[in-house]
Amino acid sequence: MADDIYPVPAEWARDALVDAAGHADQYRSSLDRADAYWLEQAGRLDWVTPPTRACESSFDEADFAIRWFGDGVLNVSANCLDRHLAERADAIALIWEPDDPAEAPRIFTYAELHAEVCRFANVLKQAGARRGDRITLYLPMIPEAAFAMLACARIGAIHSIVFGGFSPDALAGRITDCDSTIVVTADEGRRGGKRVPLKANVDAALDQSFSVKKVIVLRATGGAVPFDPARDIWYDEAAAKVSADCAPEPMNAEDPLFILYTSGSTGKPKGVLHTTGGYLLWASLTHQFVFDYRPGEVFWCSADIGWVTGHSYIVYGPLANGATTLMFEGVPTWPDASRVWRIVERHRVATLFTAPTLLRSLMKEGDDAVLVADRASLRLLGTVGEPINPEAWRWYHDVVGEGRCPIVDTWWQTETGGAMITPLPGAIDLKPGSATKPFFGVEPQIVDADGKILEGATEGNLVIARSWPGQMRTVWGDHERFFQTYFSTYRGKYFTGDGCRRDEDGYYWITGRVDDVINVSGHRMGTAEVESALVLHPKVAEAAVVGFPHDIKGQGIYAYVTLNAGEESSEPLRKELRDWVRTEIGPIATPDAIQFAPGLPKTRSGKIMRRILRKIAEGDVSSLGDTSTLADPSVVDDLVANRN
Ligand code: 6R9
Repeated sequence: MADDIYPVPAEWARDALVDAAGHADQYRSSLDRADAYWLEQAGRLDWVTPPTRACESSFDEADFAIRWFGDGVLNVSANCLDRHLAERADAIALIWEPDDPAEAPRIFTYAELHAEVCRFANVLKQAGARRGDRITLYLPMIPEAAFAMLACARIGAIHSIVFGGFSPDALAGRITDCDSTIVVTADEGRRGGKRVPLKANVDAALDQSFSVKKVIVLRATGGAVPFDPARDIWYDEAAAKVSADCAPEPMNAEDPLFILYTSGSTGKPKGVLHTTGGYLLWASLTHQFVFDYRPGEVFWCSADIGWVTGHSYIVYGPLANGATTLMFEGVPTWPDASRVWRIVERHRVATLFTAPTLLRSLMKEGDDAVLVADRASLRLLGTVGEPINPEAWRWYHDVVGEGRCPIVDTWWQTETGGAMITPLPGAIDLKPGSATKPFFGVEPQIVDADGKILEGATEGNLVIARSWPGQMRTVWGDHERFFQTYFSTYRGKYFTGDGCRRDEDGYYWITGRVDDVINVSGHRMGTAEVESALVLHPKVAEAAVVGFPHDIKGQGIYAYVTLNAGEESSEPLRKELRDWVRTEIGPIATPDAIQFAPGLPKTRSGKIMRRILRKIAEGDVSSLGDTSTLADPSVVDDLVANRN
């Protein structure tokens, strides 16, 4: 069957920043004369000392390094704020839409945002923060979260944002891993009319992590929270005493900007490190061209700032480009299923960038929930986080976008800093479900299990063959793990962990993770993390976790649990284990299904055969493949008979 193709609309071909010919030209130039091309692109940033060198990366073990613009000096917050003041001081930088739609939005011009960030930076300094220190941010989606990020960047401190939905244990692990000395949090968060006990979670986390000297607490709800005057600082009281002037610290392009923990296939979450120059260039360049951004337009990325999408497309990319960025505190289905579209109407949103899981959950509410809101301001739609099923794509295109708005399906990762395979709306015809073509400077390849490069229309594992400026630089504290995780599977190439198909038109179709990472509602979850949480429970002997297809979430979490001898399986225990994982990691890790299993299918060498567990979880029990190599093939019959 021929693919469904949505050609570039005529007005986009005519008016977009980049058309098809421009795309082809720039793409070629970005690969053929890479260093010159990237030094030119670097000119879009404001440098204290402009770089004279571009790429100095090598993916080979002998001289392994990821390095860009190594002699350049700049400050990220100056690029996001100060340099816009001459011409755009009164332009709107940030629009904040509160959880409760009855409350007024808060709006900040570039001049106001600049003052807020400088003040925040001075509060951090007064709390003892110095250049290079790690500062953990555990915050709700309030403007102060953006102030805090930019304030860290301003003084050269490294922020590590921990998603507000993570548990105290998960938070503690992330604080300890990078030895944060300061935590910034709020009394409570608000989501869908409910309160999230952020400060209480921080207190619990700090019972087990001892590097933290000061906790800065924002008053977000005014709720009563425990307060330790020796350690805790109310932000508003401290901010009233400091000035709104703070000179930006000149940073080397390769100085760290932030750490962001993400799940991998093994072990504990990795601290992905991004640095100053290359990351900002990538966030800014992709934001402008992927979204065809025009000054004055309202850009809304609906991600949480606790994920990389929020870092790059709520804060750094848009603000580097002098854009108006919208931040939403609440949940998209509260108070009702029209909330997202009401926000589009209220703030005249031009670009909406969201996740397929949200679209699927809103789609099932029916079209009327969309149609009640005026969406004439929308010009462009975007998705990220997981493959989008063509049905959701068409609904987004036809119903949400009234058939007018192109959709940019952007494939990328925490590790890549920004979009990597993505349409440019004026240049590339769309195929629902395909992330289409590589962005400038990105050289994707599809390889087989042995690393052989597959040409033409094919399917295999996705690797990137050369360095790009937004690439992560290391795993915090474990450079060896960085090399092993990403560069040892296929020598000389960055391995993404994703499977991918390329069609006869050279379009890329991401088929999902090929490692033990599952993608639940666009959030990455390592099966090993959920397993470790389960086996911490005193009644659990062993656990194996796999993903299975889920209508709304994309993938759900299916856990096989073997209890200790003498323990009885029961419904209350099933619930207890679900709650246990929620408490250990956070709600996003809650298993959708738990199957009690007297035994797990293992090879004679003791390796769990996940392939079989996946098939059973998917309900595909007719093709379990060869089970003869199992130590005890009869366990499979029991698993099949007792599927959830
Ligand atoms: C930005 C972000 C990365 C993983 C990635 C892939 C999946 C992201 C996608 C997509 C298909 C897309 N993914 N975007 N799959 N189409 N447009 O999501 O980062 O949280 O690190 O997740 O998400 O599997 O490897 P992160």
